[in-house]
Amino acid sequence: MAERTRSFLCIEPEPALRATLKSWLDSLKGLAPRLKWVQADAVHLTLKFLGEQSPEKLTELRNRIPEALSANALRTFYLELSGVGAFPNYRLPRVLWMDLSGETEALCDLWKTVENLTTRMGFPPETRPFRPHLTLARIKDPGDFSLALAKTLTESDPPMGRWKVGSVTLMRSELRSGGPLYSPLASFPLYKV
Ligand code: 2AM
Repeated sequence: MAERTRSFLCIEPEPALRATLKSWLDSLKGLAPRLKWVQADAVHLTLKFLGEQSPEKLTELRNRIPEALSANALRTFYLELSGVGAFPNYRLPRVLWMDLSGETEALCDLWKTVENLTTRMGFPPETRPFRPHLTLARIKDPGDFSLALAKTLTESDPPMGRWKVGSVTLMRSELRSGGPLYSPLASFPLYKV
C-alpha cells in the first residue's frame, strides 16, 4: 500500500507578518524555554486537520477544493492579529495562541466550505465550534508556564498586523523528534476582490 500522508488545510500569514511574529516570539521563548514553541515560519491558522490519508484521497481532495471554493464564490479577505490568549485559561494553560479579527465572516464562510466538503468526503466532522487562532506554543505541564511569561504577556503589547488572505494551503506535517516539519503540498487561490 502506498505511503499515507499526514496533512491539514490552513491559512498562512504573509511573510512580513511572520517576521513581526518571529521577533516577538524570540523575546518570549527565553522566558519559558520548556514550552513547545511553534517556529515563526510554521505559524498557521488551521481550517481542517486531515490526519493520515492515502495518496488517492488527497488527490480527490485537491481536485475538489477549487470547485468548492468557486461554487461558494469565496473571495480574498483581511485578517488581523488581535491579542494573545490561552486555552482554556492563563491559570492552567494548554495552548498559547494569537487571536484574530478582521473579516471573520468571510473566514467562517471559508471554514464552512472546507468543513462541508471534507465531511462529504468522509473526514470526521469537527465537533467543536470554529475558534480562529494562531497557535504559538503548546504547554504539556502548566508549571512550565512561568510567571514572568504571564506578566510579560498581560503587560506587553503583542504585535499588531493585518494581512490579505489570498489562498488556502494543503500542508504536509511530518512528525519529527524536534517537532513537526511542515511543507506545503498545494495552494488554492481565492477569487481576487
Ligand atoms: P491548532 O494548532 O490550531 O490547535 C497541524 O497539526 C494542526 O492541525 C495543528 O496546528 C492543530 O491546530 C490542528 N489539529 C487539529 N486536530 C488535530 C489533531 N487531532 N492532531 C494534530 N493536530 C490537530
